Order: sequence, then C-alpha cells, then structure tokens
Amino acid sequence: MTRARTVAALYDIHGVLPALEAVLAEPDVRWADLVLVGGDAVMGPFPAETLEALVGLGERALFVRGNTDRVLGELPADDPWAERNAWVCAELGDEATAAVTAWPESLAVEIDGLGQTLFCHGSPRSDTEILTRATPPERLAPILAEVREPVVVCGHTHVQFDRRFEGTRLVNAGSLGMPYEGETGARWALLGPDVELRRTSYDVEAAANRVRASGLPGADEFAEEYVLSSHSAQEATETFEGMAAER
Ligand SMILES: [Mn+2]
Repeated sequence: MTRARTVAALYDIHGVLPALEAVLAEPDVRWADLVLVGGDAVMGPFPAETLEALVGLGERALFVRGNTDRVLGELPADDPWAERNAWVCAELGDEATAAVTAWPESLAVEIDGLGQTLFCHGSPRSDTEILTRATPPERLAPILAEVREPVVVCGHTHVQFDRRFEGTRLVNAGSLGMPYEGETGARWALLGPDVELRRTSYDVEAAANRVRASGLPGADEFAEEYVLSSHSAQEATETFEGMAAER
C-alpha cells in the first residue's frame, strides 16, 4: 500500500495544458507527496504535452484510467468525439496511447489523517458511472456496498463535492480542463490530512487562444464551451442525474 501525507488529485484534465500548468505551479501541488491523475487526462487539445508534463513528475505521479483514456483509438465512427479521438491518438503515437490505455481502473493510497483512500474515475465499479452531490441513497448503496476504504475519490462528472454516505466519505475532485462550476478556473482536490476542494484561476483568454491554435478538431468550440465558459454546477448535476436515472 502506497502511503502519503498529501495527495493532489488532478482529474479530468482533458488535455487542457494551460490549466495543468497553472495547477502544477501551485505550492500545495509542488509539495504534495503524490499527484494522482484521476483519468480523462489527454482527450483534448494538448494530449502529448499534457502526458509529458505528468510523466515528467516521475514517481510522484500515479495514474487512474478514465473512460476517454480507455477508448483511445476505438471510438465508433458515429461517436461525436470520434474525430477528436483519432486526432489525440495520432498526437500521442502508438506507444503513449498504449501506455494510457493500460492505466489501472482504480488504486488505493494510505493518506495521513484520512486513512485508506480509493481513487477511481466514475465509480469504484465503472469508469462511466455517474456520481454527483445529488445521487440518491438508493443508487449510492449498491455502488459503495463492496468498498472497504473510508474515503473514495471520483471524477467524471466535472463538479466538485464532498459528501458522506453511511461509513464512506465520497469526494469528487472536479475537473481541471472542463469544470462545470458556473465559473472558469481549474478544479482539483488536496487530500491529507483533510479534504480541500480547490480552484486555481488562470488566464483563460490566453488559454483559449492556445487551444484554438492546437489543431484539435473543433478547437474553437472546445475553447468556447470548456475554457471560456462554464455550465453551472446545478445544471450539470441535474443533467447527469437525469442521465443516470434513464440507465
Ligand atoms: Mn470521464
């Protein structure tokens, strides 16, 4: 079992390198024992540079795979992100693509003050399962039934929360690159000895210009939709819970 005093949880970076650069410059990230990358790291405008920056952290970096990492190179042609997916794979190259798709689905770290903490992308049992601040007890109970760790950190829905359900503290670290928080800025979480949900502001106008010049298919839309504007947390949460109820 890996042990740490502090872990910076960086989720859903989505290749937004300017957001990652800003967060990696945070003193609490620079001094964190571990940087836990919680999946959906590269599906966006700067996949190769994002991966390089993370791998460059050396042994401090640990990786969990997200759904968009898992399907690199194999999205059906009619998927709305198929073109971006193909572009990201080409940017990464075969070796890096294979490395990303081989990341584990989850891993646990013993964190001082928190205890055993399980990091996953969607939920402990699925990288596409939706967990929000509004997920009702009847949906939470089976998801957490087999979980032994007292703390679970997830992402995928891009809205931060810190809630408790029976014996489990369930945290969503939020998203660096595609935050749905009603305001711009990168979201992440600092773990140990408590849980802090953090926001790092950065120059989103400059970042949007870099995104537009990245070559990502639909780069202008990406910059507008995810870097310059932000859906409200309430709206995103309701949308996700509606999707979850339909499944
Ligand atoms: Mn995801």
